[in-house]
Amino acid sequence: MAFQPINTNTLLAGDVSPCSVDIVGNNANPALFMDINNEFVFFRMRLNCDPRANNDPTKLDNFAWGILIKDLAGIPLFSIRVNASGNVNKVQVFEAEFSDDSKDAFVGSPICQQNIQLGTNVFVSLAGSNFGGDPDFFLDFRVPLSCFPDNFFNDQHIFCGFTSTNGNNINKELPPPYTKPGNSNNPALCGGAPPSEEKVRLVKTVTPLTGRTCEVQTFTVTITATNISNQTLSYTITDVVNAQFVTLDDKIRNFTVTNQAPGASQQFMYMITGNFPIAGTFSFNMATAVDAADNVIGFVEGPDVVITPCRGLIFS
Ligand SMILES: [Ca+2]
Ligand SMILES: [Ca+2]
Repeated sequence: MAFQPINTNTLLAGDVSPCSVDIVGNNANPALFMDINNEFVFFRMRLNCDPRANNDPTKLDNFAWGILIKDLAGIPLFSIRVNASGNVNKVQVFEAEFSDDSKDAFVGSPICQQNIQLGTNVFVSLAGSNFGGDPDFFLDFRVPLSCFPDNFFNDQHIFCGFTSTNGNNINKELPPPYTKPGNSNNPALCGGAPPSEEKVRLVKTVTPLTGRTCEVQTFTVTITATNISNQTLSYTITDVVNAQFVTLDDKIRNFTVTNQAPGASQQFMYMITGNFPIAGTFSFNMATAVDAADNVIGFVEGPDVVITPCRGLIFS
């Protein structure tokens, strides 16, 4: 798994209690992380102390922890809850419907839920940081992608951490828009999606790397695509030649890679004939690898070609 930070804001220790519902973090020790694979979305939350029950480390405290997912306009879409309060003890996904008079309330029924099983779908581990002067802990949890609409996580969203000491509403770490009299919400609990992950390393060569404005040449382009992820990948490489290049050939080429094993490489080559009519340094082409769900998983631009003017050489 490769957790990526989604919240590097400074989140204070001791602003809420007890410590096991106190989300903490800063830029060097991010408060929230996420990861995604073909089956699950994973979240990681940094807490001021151990969220497991004192008298039984195989269980969580009688509280709730979660992630509110909003669109870029700030409208809540879903909430994910690790709900160990009362007799619930489930990881739940709710559609985030809420009414004006109960903006902190959990409304409706879960659209998806699984029993909390520590070590299977919920994990607790030492975080290695010491906010508040004592060790912090990670609470990790995973939810099946099937709980969400198809390709939901391909779109940009805002992710907010929250916590509660009960399973009916959010009453501790409150991200906007959840608030109620006597409680303020905290926009710093929210963050964006992680940067898209490079899974395919693209390396490109162009021969030759020099030319003249008046000279029509044939350039040979090779693209080597290596699967640097730990899963088998299928994807399409789209290579686009610089807009300044004048040619009768196709300036956009597509190459398909199917079921490429981790660590495996594949090479593609093509030739294109034409010229750059103006002098200068140009990035010859730009290649992008895109998977079946339209995620960009690899990118490379260049190399540069240096084009010199023909003027003055006419007389040589
Ligand atoms: Ca806090
Ligand atoms: Ca701590």
